[in-house]
Amino acid sequence: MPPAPDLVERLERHGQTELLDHWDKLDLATQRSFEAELRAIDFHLVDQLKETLVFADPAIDSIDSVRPVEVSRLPRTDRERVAHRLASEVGEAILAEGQAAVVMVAGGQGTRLGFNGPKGTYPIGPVSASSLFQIHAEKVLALSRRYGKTIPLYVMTSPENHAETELFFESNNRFGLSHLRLFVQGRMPAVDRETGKILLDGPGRVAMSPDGHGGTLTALAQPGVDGGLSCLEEMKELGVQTLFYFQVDNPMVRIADPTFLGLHREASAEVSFKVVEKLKPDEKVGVVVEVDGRPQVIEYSDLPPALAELREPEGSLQLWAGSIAIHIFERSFIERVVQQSQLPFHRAFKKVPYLNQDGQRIEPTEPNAVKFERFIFDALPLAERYAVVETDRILEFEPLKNATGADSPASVRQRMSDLFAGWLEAAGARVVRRSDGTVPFGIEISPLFALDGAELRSKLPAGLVVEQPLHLR
Ligand code: UD2
Repeated sequence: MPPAPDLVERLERHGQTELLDHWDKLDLATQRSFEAELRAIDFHLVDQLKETLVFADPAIDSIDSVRPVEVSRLPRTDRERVAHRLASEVGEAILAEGQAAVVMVAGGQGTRLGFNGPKGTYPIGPVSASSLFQIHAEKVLALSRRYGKTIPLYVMTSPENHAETELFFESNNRFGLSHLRLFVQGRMPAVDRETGKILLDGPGRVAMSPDGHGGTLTALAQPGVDGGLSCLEEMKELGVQTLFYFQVDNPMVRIADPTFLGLHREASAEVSFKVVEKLKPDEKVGVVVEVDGRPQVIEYSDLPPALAELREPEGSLQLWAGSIAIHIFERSFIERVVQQSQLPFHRAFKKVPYLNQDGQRIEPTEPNAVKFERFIFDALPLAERYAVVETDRILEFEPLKNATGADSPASVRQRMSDLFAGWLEAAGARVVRRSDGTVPFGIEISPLFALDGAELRSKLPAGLVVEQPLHLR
């Protein structure tokens, strides 16, 4: 079957006819699926991105206009501690009234970790080897029990890992959650970095990749299966006003932290960000800053070293507010953003295998392609009111990114064990530690046993001594 004339005409208009080079060799079923794939591509958008991100370099903000952003710091005085306690009560009321939902993004490809499967299925528990998904799901379940209200969990997958993620949750009985919904993010084609031509991954298959976690906002607004309610519409029906957002790779995240929710609500914010003090100028986290008086995140790869290294007279980093990808969004804000504006795309140069004109599959040794991604933090400048809240990285940030070294399974398990040791000690137990303060064995406390140190205290027998691996559940 020849390709449909309107499709050919469209590809000609956008200079992408090479996509049809191998059409005649495809069987009918593949021709059909390929045609559907091509029709789903927004070629106008690809044209724009070629002009702005492939054939040109993106504009960089002038260094002079970048300033530190105002942050609600960790409480240091009694007065500040009281204010945080009051904020926590506001947040608890939000949870008890069923006004909050949780959104976890898990659509990434996890290339750096080199793990064959959705990252959320990675067995990270220091003793039980429980998966990232289990740890997050149990936190949501424990919160729902604590506040007596179902807290819905929405998990964003990508077309590449959706089926496997769904199967994982189903085969684990959804970890007991009563309201779990998976939703799929969009995709973007990769293009050749010299010519801007869309690459083929194989015969009848475009080289597509997830459109970045900025795709969350649009994906939340997409109709459900068979035209059912979108996630946003469903949230509205459930009375959800506020969405707590985080990334699957950080098992230490305090999901729906009441103090964070409360500070967000007290500021009447549309968007809130949690930040940590950056450890060094080149740490791989975006920084929250003000540019011309508006809040914005500059990704680590875009932050000029001259800015990253600016210091205060006493030596601390001037642009210290590292974004750890823990956010709160008002539902009404997302509804407005998806209707009125689109988040910008960023480019990434990658090695993308492709089919050449002779039909051979080439495995490039150098980055040959540009991938386009949206970043969720680009929603921040669109907010009319926002809050940036500091947290202690020791208590809630250790992401799983790499196979070895920093942010690896070993470092994440160590930090989880150290955190739980601290809870145990605060609850009266004695825990054996190394001379550098770390714990020499795994400790794990299931969120269903205790969600935090305070809850643990009420459950721990007196005089407990921990000198070997411990798993409380
Ligand atoms: C991200 C942030 C960085 C910092 C850091 C904290 C970006 C661009 N940078 O860096 O500033 O906050 O996290 O850990 O976000 N994901 C999807 N779909 C996609 C792409 C990613 O769901 O299309 C998810 C992915 O599953 C993961 C998360 O987003 O949970 C982060 O993605 P990443 O590992 O590529 O981001 P990273 O570490 O460069």
